[in-house]
Amino acid sequence: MAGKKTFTMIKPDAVAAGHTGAILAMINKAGFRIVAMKKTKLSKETAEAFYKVHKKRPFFGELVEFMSSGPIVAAILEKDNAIEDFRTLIGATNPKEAAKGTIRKKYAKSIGENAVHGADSDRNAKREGAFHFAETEMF
Ligand code: FUP
Repeated sequence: MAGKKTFTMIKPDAVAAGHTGAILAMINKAGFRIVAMKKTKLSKETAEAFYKVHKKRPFFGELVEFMSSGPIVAAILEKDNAIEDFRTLIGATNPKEAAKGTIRKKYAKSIGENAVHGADSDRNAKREGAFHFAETEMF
């Protein structure tokens, strides 16, 4: 059975543009409960570690530069079928392909600067949540 938790980051482009509140409202409205949340900033080193699965991809350098370029909001979210439902809410990686009404359709600028991250599996959600939060910060 699919798990109840996912992990997200509101990325530097969306935080800098002042979209944090609007994106959190969409997340709430879609029925997700906030288990943990913080405004933080990735260093180049922590961004490299977070995205290590993409190390061999041609966009890795740009991705690390961008994700460490400014503050982010990291959160663990809870809902039935969390991974799939959150990926539906954020829309396709490329905002040009994202469905109407999705977060990326509304707020993403490009495939690289795409406003939000959503974990793609229960295993990754767990790893990514633990990357940013201690057990004592999850409620
Ligand atoms: P997603 O799971 O939708 O965030 O997409 P991926 O895991 O495929 O990619 C992770 C991040 O790498 C994206 F959010 C943005 C970046 N990326 C690029 O910059 N260029 C690409 O062609 C694909 C992904």
